Formats: sequence, structure tokens, C-alpha cells
Amino acid sequence: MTGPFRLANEVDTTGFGDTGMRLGDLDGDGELEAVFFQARDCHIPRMSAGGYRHEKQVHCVTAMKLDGDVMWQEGAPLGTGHWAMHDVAAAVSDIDGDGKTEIVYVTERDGRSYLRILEGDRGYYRREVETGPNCVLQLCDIRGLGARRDILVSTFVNPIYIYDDDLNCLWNCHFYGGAGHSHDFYDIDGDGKEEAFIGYCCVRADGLKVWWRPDLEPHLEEMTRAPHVDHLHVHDIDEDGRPELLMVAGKDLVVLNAATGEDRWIFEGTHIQTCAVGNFLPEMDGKQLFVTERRLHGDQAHIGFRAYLVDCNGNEIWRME
Ligand SMILES: [Ca+2]
Ligand SMILES: [Ca+2]
Ligand SMILES: [Ca+2]
Ligand SMILES: [Ca+2]
Repeated sequence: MTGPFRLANEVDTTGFGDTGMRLGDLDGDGELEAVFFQARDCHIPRMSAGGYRHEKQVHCVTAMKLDGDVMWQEGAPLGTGHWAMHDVAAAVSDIDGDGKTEIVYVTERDGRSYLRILEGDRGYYRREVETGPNCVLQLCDIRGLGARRDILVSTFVNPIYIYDDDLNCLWNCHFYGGAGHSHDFYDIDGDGKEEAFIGYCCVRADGLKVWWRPDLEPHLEEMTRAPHVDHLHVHDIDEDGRPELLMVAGKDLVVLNAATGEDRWIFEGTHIQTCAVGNFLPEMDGKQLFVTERRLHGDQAHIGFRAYLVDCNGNEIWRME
């Protein structure tokens, strides 16, 4: 293999490795391990539409050394099947700040959702709590601890719950306009607590909105569900010291001043789904955005895929079908 990448190892994950993977140092030896989260369709889908079951829940967790040795496994492998679609609600992190890594994920029993924590080194059960949502989990720092030790869970749209690392509920069943498949967090006012960017809302740690932009709904994906933002990223793309909010809105890419919610620019599409920020062209000022689109004709008909490179002011550099 050429370039900056080299093949370190090949391991067999047949039967348990289908859906999602996270990396973390589970045993504290300074080397990363891989954790596989195998998920299947939720017993009771709450928000799925658009032709397939979006919501997946984790039923098997497998920790593996990078040489392929399985350290432990929680739950029974589901075998090989059609488990892969979107992402899983899972994180590998030192959630309680004691220097050891934990596994945090949402699972299901008898049609009910549970947020669960396992110890990373042995897979031992730590704690769980029943929750509402099922398929999105992200870590944030709304308590201002200096590390992301708060746990947001949601479906692919609303509602939003946030728990502390002892699984005490900090936000109980919050709803915000345009909430979608993932959210982002940034301490926009410098008080040490991260604000949450959810849908077209910027929300403080206490759940109150700093700003919201319901007028942006025409730029969001609808597709038989509630209007929702696919993904959000806070990033200072023009490197002027003020972060932008990149709203991968499901139809267009909408870029706002993250602190105020004021317009910066809009890159129009039909169903823009992902945006990656990088120094892809180092000779250019600012960052560039690599944008992918699942192109639609009208509201539903899928007519192909397109990728764009866009500069930090919203100008197209190139496109590829
Ligand atoms: Ca390790
Ligand atoms: Ca820990
Ligand atoms: Ca703040
Ligand atoms: Ca900026």
C-alpha cells in the first residue's frame, strides 16, 4: 500500500462486526483496542420512514485487541445479516474521569430502551437506566467539567435527553425545531459549558434557546418525516476566530455565524447529506468543505450521487458525478 496509510493487520469480525466500531484504550496499556457494536432493527420503531427501518439498537458488544484477540463480548452475536444502516448509539470514553475507559451505549429489552455503561477492560456491567430514544448517542460537556462526560441520546429526530456520567437525567424529553440525525456542541459564550446545536437551534446548558432559525425550514430535508437537519458541525472555516455552524440541512448546506445564528451563505442542493472540513488545498485561504449529495428529482426520485469541493465562502471549486 502506498501513501500515508499502511496495513497494520486484518482480523475476522464475521457475525459480530457489522454495524459500528469505536476505538479506545480499554486496558490502559497505551495502545488502542477496537470495540464492535452490532445492532439490529428496533423492536418498536418510533421515527422510521422513507422506505426502510432507520432505527437500530445495539445487542452485541465485542472488545478486540488489534492483533485480533477478543478481550470480552457482551450479548450474543447476531450473525451475518442486514444490520448495517446509519450509525449506532455508542461511545468509548472515560465517562467518569477516573482514567479508565468505559463503554456507553443504548440497548433494548422487551421493546424498551436502556442507556448502559460497561467497564472497558473486562466488559463488566456498571449501570443502566431506562430511556426514551434509541439510536443516537453523543458525548458533550454541558456541566462545564472540561471533558465530555455528559451523554446525549436521541432518535434520528426528537426527543433529546441528556444524562450525567452517573446516568442522572439532566434533560428530560426536550424537543427542538429541526432536530435530526446528529448534533454538535461548542462553548460559544466562553463560560466553560458547551452549548448544544440541535436542528436550527442553539441551546444553553439549561435547555433554553440562545437563538433559533425556524425560517430555515425550506432548506431542510422532509421526505415524509418532520423537517430535520441531517448533521451539524461547528468549525471556524474561514479562520477569523469566529466559529461557523455548518448545517447539513438535508436539502441545502446552510452556513451561519454559530454565536448569533446570522446568515453567512447557503450552498444549494437537492439532498446534501454529509460535509467534511479540511485543508484539502493548502494554498487556498481558509478550509475547504467536501460535500456529498444524494441527488433527488422532485421530492422523492433518486437520480444519482454527486460530490463537491466548496471554499470557505461557499464557492464551488469542483464537482464530480
Ligand atoms: Ca489498550
Ligand atoms: Ca472511567
Ligand atoms: Ca457556554
Ligand atoms: Ca469564522
